[in-house]
Amino acid sequence: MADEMESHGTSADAVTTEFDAVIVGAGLSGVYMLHRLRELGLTARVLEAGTDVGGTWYWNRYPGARCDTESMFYSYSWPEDLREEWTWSSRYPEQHEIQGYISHVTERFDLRRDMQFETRVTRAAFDETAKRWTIETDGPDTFSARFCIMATGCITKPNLPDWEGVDSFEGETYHTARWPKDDVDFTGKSVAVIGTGSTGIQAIPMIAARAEELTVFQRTPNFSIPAWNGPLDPRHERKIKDNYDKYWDMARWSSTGLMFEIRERSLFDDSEEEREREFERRWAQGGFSFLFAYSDILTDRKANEEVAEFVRNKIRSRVDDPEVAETLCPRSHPFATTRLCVDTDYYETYNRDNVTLIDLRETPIEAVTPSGLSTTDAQFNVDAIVFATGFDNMTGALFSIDIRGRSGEALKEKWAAGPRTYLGIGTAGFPNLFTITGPGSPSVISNMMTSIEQHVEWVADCLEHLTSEGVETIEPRVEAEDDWVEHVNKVANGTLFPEADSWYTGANIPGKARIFTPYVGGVGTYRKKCDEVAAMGYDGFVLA
Ligand code: NA7
Repeated sequence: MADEMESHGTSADAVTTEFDAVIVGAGLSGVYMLHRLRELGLTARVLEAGTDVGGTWYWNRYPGARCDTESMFYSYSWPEDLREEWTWSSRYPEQHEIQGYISHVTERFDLRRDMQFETRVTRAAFDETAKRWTIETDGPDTFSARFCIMATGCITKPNLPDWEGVDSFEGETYHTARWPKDDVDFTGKSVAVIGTGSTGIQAIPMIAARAEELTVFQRTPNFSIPAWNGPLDPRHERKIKDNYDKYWDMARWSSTGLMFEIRERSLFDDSEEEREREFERRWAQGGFSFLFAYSDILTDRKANEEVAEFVRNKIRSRVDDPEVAETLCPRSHPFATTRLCVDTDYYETYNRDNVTLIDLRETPIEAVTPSGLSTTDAQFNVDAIVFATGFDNMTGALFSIDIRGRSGEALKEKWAAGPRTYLGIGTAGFPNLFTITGPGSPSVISNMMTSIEQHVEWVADCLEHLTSEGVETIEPRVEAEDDWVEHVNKVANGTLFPEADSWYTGANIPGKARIFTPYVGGVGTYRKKCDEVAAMGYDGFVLA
């Protein structure tokens, strides 16, 4: 099966290396994918633009960067001794700790020798005759592989507003997803933060604690639930570790990929007092569990509005100035239809004397100037600007690579009106191309860890099947893909999600096609469908 060889191209330095598979990205998906392919005896090379493993957790090292999924649910479920030997320090894992974990797994399974860093993939083209992918990079190396596996992540390509004068600013600028490796010291400085998504909400309290002055520029307020972070309770850790398989099984077949108590109960089955009690109970637990108090929060407008008002009242109680509190209260979208945030002291930060909130809906930014930012109302002179302006999510990383399928068709053109996939795993016309947690799969709407494992395992099983059966190529049938895209939309339209101008729909990127991208039908339902497809000989795919 092994298919690793080197052939020298025309340029003196150019080397084409052949593998069974090339995996793009060394985040949680790429690391596990490589491990599984090794187990199958396939040769593989991971290509990564960064200098180390980590993916999202390599790039997003801004102050306060932390996963808002709890540590015990944000670890690989394999193998048993790995779970035992690793201990997280807190309830929610911090960026450097997650990167340390991914690095530990990489060393533990000796994966680094099949990884190539500081290598950005620029082009991937399917060669119809050879039935192989040619993968080009920004360096001298070119790769040839039977399978091309995009483990490029969902929130990868940073979004920078194209305001007039953005390059004219003479102070320091940072995008949270490209934060320097060395500490950035804002002591004594005046700082502007633009953006109040999950990232801004984590970074703002940390920056406020160090900067002389902080001005936050908010376009859309978000709903946020307190994290109540703290050291990981050893009894909780022991309980999960002792029952790990049971909990993981629950997560795999749940709707969210998390191990939460999700009540299959309508909000209106409870009296007002019972509802209030349940909201307070979940609020005191902290984190995403709040969202699962009732099963109709994301489908019933009235139920949603009641929860939204409960959270707005909490914001009002956390912020001293009533006017500032109202500016922080989300009203333009239903509760949790943009990514629900989880915070530590976010709202309380606006009670500090050195923090000012600017509402960009009232006074939009007009330009970046050499000394700061100017809105329609005022000029703000600052020493540093922090862009917490998010990402071109889901498709951004894929479109950054010139991906060409049969007859040179560009993925970017095929997906111009929105991504078209079968199960979020493959797309017609691009044989042997796999997307881990791709558009049309639960991905960002689920615990990424659960979804990553499911995709990696499904793809590994598929490659094993193709290899043992002597099948050269696999790709979705157009009809199966059309049906899946329609199903993904239909399920989303049964919820309140499409009502928000969220990055789930691409609305955060000017000119991007608006389509609700993740599959909200549930992790367990999705897993069942994927398993059935495989059991039926990869139903909906063409195997040639
Ligand atoms: P998000 O959630 O996309 O947040 C980006 C923020 O930046 C959001 O408040 C945006 O306002 C704001 N933004 C973006 N562009 C602009 C412009 N042009 N002007 C003003 N404000 C702007 O990204 P995050 O990095 O916070 O989180 C990404 C994911 O990481 C998160 O959901 C988790 O999955 C982890 P908007 O809401 O678009 O009005």
